[in-house]
Amino acid sequence: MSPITTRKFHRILLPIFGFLTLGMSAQYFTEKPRVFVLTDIENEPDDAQSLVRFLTYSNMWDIEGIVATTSCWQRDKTAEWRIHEIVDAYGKVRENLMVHEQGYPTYEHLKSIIKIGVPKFGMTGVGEGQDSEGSEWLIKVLEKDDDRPVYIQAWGGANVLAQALWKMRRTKSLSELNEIIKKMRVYTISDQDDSGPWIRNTFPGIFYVVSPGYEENGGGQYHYATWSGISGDKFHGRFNGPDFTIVDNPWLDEHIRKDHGPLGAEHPHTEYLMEGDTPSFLGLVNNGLSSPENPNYGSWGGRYELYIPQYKKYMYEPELRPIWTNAQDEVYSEHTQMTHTSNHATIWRWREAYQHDFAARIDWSNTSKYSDANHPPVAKLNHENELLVRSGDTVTLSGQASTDPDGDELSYEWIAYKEVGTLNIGRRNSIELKNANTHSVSFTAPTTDKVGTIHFILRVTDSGSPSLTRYQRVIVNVIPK
Ligand SMILES: [Ca+2]
Ligand SMILES: [Ca+2]
Repeated sequence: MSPITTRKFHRILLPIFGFLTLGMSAQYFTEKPRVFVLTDIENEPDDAQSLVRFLTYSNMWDIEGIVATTSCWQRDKTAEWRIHEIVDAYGKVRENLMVHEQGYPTYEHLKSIIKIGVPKFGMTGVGEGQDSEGSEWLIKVLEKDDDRPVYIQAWGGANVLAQALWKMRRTKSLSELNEIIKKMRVYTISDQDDSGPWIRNTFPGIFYVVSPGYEENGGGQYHYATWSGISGDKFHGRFNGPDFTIVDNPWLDEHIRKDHGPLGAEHPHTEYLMEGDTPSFLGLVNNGLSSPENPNYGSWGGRYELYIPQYKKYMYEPELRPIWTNAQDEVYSEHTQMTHTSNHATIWRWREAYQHDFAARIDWSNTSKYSDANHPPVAKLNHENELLVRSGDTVTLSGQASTDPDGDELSYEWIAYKEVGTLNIGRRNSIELKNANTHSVSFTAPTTDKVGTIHFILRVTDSGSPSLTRYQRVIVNVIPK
């Protein structure tokens, strides 16, 4: 049978099921997200690596600030000079990038928003007399007459953000402050100083994504943090989930750093792990998978659920309110031919796609000829992103309308993202997708006695080099028969 559209069911069922908010989730990126970065760049090479990747996606966002900060690894200095160096390399390749996709910010704009944070560690840099160029700039950005959320990422310590909040609490009315807090979306890479926990517990209304805790004296917290799935998880001996080779130095040398132009050449050799800070912005890549307002939906940047995590010895202080934090996915790995369950898997399950995507964008930066590089396919559904069906219905999902700007051949995969929806489709109730590797699949809607959702991901991959992947998410609402 043909796909059932929400519109049709709206008409029939909305009077009965008026509480369903159908059709809301289709447009995840109706406008460019506003982005603000805090980076302890130069504490080790990985922030510089992340900044290279970040700039290749800069056409997807309105980047409003890049601030050099401290962290537990770099306590009394900042390294804005390195941000300038990498943005200078971007300036040399921007015209090339524009051949391949529109919307890249000008060199001059990016140079104008590089700012300096306080050269002090954590909360010693928060309070009277601790304003910095970076914290003052962040306040200006948050005060702008612009209702879009501001995605603030801490790749190191968060004390520039803490200082901005500390000051606004003194200078603004409570209602003004609350309006600003409503716009904030914070993602920090663990707690690289003591200011993150202070922010969370002092301003409980802030939308905050983090694997809480610090790493000190080899204490090992980073091993538990979700972000380490970007390039980690090679520590489990034969139980390795992901393929490490595509995040290791030889691969990066070949596809990013060597003979790939001035921007790729700024991607330094990895010391520990590749790009530990990158998960803070991968969820903002507009690839059809991400839904930045719903960290529990999962994206290249991982999946996070909203709850109060238990206190652990590697946390600065107990968490007092729900935060978006570690969640597990069960993922079958082609690499090990085994199933792995972990929070890291919520990132590494997409590893090949995000690595290939980065490599293609570095290719763009190195050629002014469109046909010299690959471009991602356009994943397109033959129906809406949200459907309403009854238990027992045969449901057909189709991505047949997908195309590729290079005329590449496309391959398809449909995945039931079982950790995300509200219906239990785990091992006992598993959904059998017929022909999961074709553009159109069908399944029988499971039996349920209450309304629930199933998330399906269409993965469309092209035959170009490197192969590139885009997605569509379909949320199927199942109602009892
Ligand atoms: Ca960092
Ligand atoms: Ca292509």
